[in-house]
Amino acid sequence: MSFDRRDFLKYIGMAGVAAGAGVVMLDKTINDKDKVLGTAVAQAETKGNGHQSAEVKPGELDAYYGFWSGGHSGEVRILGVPSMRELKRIPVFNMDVGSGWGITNESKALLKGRFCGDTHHVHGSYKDGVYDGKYLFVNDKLNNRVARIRVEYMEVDKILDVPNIQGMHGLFTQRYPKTEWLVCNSEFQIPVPNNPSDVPQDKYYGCHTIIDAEKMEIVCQVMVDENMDLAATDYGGKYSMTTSYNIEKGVTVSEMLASDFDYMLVFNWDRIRKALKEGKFKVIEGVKMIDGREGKSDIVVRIPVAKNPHGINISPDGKYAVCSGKVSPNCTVVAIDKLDEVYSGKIKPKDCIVAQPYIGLGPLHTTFDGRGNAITSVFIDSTNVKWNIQKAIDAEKKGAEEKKKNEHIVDVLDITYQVGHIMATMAETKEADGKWLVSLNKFAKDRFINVGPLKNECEQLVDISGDKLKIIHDSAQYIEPHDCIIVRRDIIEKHVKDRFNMFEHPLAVTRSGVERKGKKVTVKLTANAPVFGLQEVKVKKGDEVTVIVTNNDEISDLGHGFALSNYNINFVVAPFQTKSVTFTADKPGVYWAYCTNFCHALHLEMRMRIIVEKA
Ligand code: RUQ
Ligand code: CUA
Ligand code: CA
Repeated sequence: MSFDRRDFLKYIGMAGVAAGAGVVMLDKTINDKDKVLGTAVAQAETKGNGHQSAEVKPGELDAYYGFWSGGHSGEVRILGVPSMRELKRIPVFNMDVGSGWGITNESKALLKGRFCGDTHHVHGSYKDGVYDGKYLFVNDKLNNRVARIRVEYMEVDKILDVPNIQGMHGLFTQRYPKTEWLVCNSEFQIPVPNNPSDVPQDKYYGCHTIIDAEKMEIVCQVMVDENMDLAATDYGGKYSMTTSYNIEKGVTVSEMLASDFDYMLVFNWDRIRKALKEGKFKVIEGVKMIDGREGKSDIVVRIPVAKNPHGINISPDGKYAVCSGKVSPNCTVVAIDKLDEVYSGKIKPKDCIVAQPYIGLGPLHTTFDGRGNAITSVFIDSTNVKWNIQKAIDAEKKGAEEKKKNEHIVDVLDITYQVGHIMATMAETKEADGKWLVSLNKFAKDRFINVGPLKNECEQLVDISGDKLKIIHDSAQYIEPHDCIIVRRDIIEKHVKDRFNMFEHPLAVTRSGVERKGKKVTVKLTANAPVFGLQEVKVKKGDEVTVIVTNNDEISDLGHGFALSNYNINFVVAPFQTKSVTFTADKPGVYWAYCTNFCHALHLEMRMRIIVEKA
C-alpha cells in the first residue's frame, strides 16, 4: 500500500488524535465516504468559474483589514487582504521594544510584569451586527487576561485580569444592538475559588465570564460543571453560546473522551440580568458568581452534540449556530430561533438541532459566504469543505437515505496542511460578502524554503466568489496565529488617526526641562526632528530618574525613538504620543541617549548625553 504525502499526513493526524484515548472514533463507512469526497471532488476541474484577482499593484491599497491573533507570540497583527502583506504588529501581552511596549512605564502598568501571553481570538466591537470600528478585543489564554485595542491608534488601552478561570479560550463580543458586553470562556476546569488545591476533580468548574466592554470590568461569571472552548454571540442580543468538550470533568485525554456526547451551552442574557438584579449570586474573588450548574438555575441550556466539539460559529443571517465535531465527522446545526421554546420548556434542547451533516475527518471551524453556504475547516483531512446549509437541513428531514448522498457538499478544497481556523471576508457580520477566505493552516512543511526545525505557518488565500474554492496565494505567517477577522476597509479606515491626541496623556511635554525632588529626577523631553529638547542632563549615581518623552512632530508617520545606551531602555513615540520610563542611574559615566527611528537627514545626530556623576 502506498501513501501519498497527504495520506501520510492524514495518517499521522489520526494516530495523534487516537493515541492516549484508546478508542477508535470513526467507523469504516465514514472512512469510505471520505475517500470518495476527500479527493475526487477536490481534484475535479474548476471550470467556468470566473475568479477574482488578488493582485494589489504598487501604490494600490488592500480592500480589507485583516486582524490576526498571534498565538503564543502574544500579539495581534494587521494584514492587508487580499495581498496578505503584514502591515503591523500590535504588541498586546508580549514585549516589543520596537514599539516601546514592555519597557515604558505606561506598558508596565498595563502588563503588571507579565510580558508573555497566548492570543487566540480577536473580535471587534459591533453595532447592529456589523463592526463599528471602535475596538478590538483579544484574549490571553496563558495569563487569563482580556486586552482592548483602540482602533483609532491601533494600540492597547486596557488589560483586564479575570479570576476564577484558567485556559481563557473563546472570546466573543455582543453583536446586537451594540457591544455592551463581551464574553470569554475557561477551557480548563479548576476549583472555584482555586484554593485549597486538594479539591476532588468532580468539584472543578468552568466560568463563562461577562465583561463590560466600555468600562473593561467584569459584570459577572456563570459557573458550570462543563469546560468551555469556543464562544459566540447571536445576532439578536439574547444569547451567548459555547462548545464544551469535557462534560466528563476529565483530567486525562481518555477521561475527556469517555462520554458519547458533549454539549453546546447556551447562556440566556435576560436571565443573567434578572439573577443579578435579584441578587442571586455569591461573590468569589470579587466577582459576582451566578450558579449555572444543571438544576441550579434556568440560565443555561445544554444541547447534546457529537463528542468533543470545537468551533461554534453563527451564520450571518443569524439563524443557525454551527458546532464542529472535531472527533466526529459531522457539524451540528442548531436553529437559534428555537431556543426560546427550549427556555420556555416547550421543546427539549436536542429538538433545536436541525441538521448533522457529514463534513470530513476533524471539522474544526466554520465560516460563511453570505449566500447560504458554510465552509468548514477539516483538520485531519486537510481540507476546506463548502456545504449548503439549507440542503443539509432538507436532507436531515428526508432521512438517512437522503443524507447518505451528501448533496449538501458543494466543494472540497485540499489545503496544505492541517487547517485550524478559517475566516471569510466579513463572515462574522451580517454583511458577509463571500469574496475571500483565509485558511490558517498549522503546518507549512515543504511549502517554503527550509528555515530549520521550527517553521512558519502556511496560510492560504482562497477565492470563494465562485462555486468552487480556489487557492490563490500561499502566505508565510510568523508563528502562530489562531484566528482572524477580515473587515472591509471602509469600516476601519475612517477611524484610524495619524497622530495621538497629545493631552490625553497627563504627562505630555510641551517644554523640556529637569526637575529634582530629593533623589527623584524628572527629565521632560520634547522630540522634534532632529533634536531632543535638551542636549545634556546631569544626574547623580543612585538617583531615580524618570524620562518623559513627547513627540511634538505632527507630521504623519514621523516617529522618534528614545534609547539609552547600556541602560536597557528603548522605546518609540508616534506623532503627539508621550511615553515615560523610570530607572535608577546606577552606573556613573557618560551615556548617550539617541533616536532609534529614522526621522530626518540628521537622524543620527539626534542624540543627547545623560551624565551620571559620582554621588
Ligand atoms: S482555537 S485552531 Cu483558539 Cu481552534 Cu486555535
Ligand atoms: Cu528622531 Cu530619528
Ligand atoms: Ca468529551
